Amino acid sequence: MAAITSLKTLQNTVREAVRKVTITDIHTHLFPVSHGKLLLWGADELLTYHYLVSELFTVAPRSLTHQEFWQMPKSRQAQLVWEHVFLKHGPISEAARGVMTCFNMLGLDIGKRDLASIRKWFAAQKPENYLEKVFKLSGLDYAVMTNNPFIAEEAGYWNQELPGNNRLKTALRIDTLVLNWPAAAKEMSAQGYRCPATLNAKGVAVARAFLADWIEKIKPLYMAASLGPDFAYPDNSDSTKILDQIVLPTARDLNVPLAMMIGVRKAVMPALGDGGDGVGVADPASVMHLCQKYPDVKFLVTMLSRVNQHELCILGRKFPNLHLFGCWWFCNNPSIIEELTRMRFELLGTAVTCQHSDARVLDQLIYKWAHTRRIVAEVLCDKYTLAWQAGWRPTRDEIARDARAIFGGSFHEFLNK
Ligand code: FIX
Ligand code: ZN
Repeated sequence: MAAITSLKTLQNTVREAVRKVTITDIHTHLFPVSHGKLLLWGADELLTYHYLVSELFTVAPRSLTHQEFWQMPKSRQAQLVWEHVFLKHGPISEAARGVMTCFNMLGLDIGKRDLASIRKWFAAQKPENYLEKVFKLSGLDYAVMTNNPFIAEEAGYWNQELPGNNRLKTALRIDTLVLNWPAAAKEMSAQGYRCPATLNAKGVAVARAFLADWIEKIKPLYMAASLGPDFAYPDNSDSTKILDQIVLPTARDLNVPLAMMIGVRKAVMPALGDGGDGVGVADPASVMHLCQKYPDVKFLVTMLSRVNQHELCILGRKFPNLHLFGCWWFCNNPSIIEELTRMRFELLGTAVTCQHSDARVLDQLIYKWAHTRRIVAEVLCDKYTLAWQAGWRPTRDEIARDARAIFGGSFHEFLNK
């Protein structure tokens, strides 16, 4: 392939490399088709994504109560979102734009605003084929799921050893263990582990056996926990004991990284369900203490508050056992993705996983990645332009290498180092 001889060619090469790069999506809430209704997909699921339900209640008449909404069939809920968020108000939010991008990239004419014919198209899709279509359209090799052994329904599917899908890999979700010992002990006991309600030596041993068994069963790429803005390590809470005595020895002994997603203020508005969570400024020093104390454990970290991002980036420069990922949730908007990606490239180079989708609905992979590619391409283009202007002359392979690094390559390097 011809060498890059001009800035214009360089910029086009960078944009094309990001447009074409195969992406690894390291955090989603997707499930295999074999797990039945746990896998959400299609027009009505897209329209009732909890981001859009929250937006519905910011514009709907006060006469629409949350209770009444949740008692409606999904199609009626979707109709209300369509009517209030898309038709009666400009669909300019990122979540609304995302639905339009999905329909558009699937070849559906969103301009006609004909929800009935869009629904008809989805009804004709076969789940397995459609899943493959979405992964191809999104340009992913695979996506990592959120697999929670403390939710009986999910555990039940795994215990049936149903067929998986090589497009989906596992992550063991352990919020309940880290944050709510009594509930974790109860579920472990329900699964036959006879776990004491108090966090004592026996409970520690049982919980370690539980984690080891689930790691053996589902082979997770990492364990993960979503933690609040008040998460502190170390402190005199049970969470510190559970991390020190159960989770981190397991992570070290079985070489399974721990992903921490820090800063969610749970149930700020419970009536919104999954959409009811908010954000709070957390303390990145907890990440620092964990990386210092456990140099032989790998930590994947993302934080929810925009306020925390710079301090976290600096920690990412200090610890070889820390890898930052994603513009999580309320940071997954073009303005913040751009700001955060610029800061990360300037402070971490390509040693970062610039995004994850957090997709809860299969089709969302399409828009979440199309939108991110567009923003990250321009940021990477700017950074390579500056390198060119400083006299650097990258090859096409090097640019392809770096595009892959920020979309999953660095994640794999981190897992394997
Ligand atoms: O804890 C998490 O995995 C969060 O991503 C979710 O709880 C959240 O609802 C979400 O889907 C954000 O995008
Ligand atoms: Zn998530």
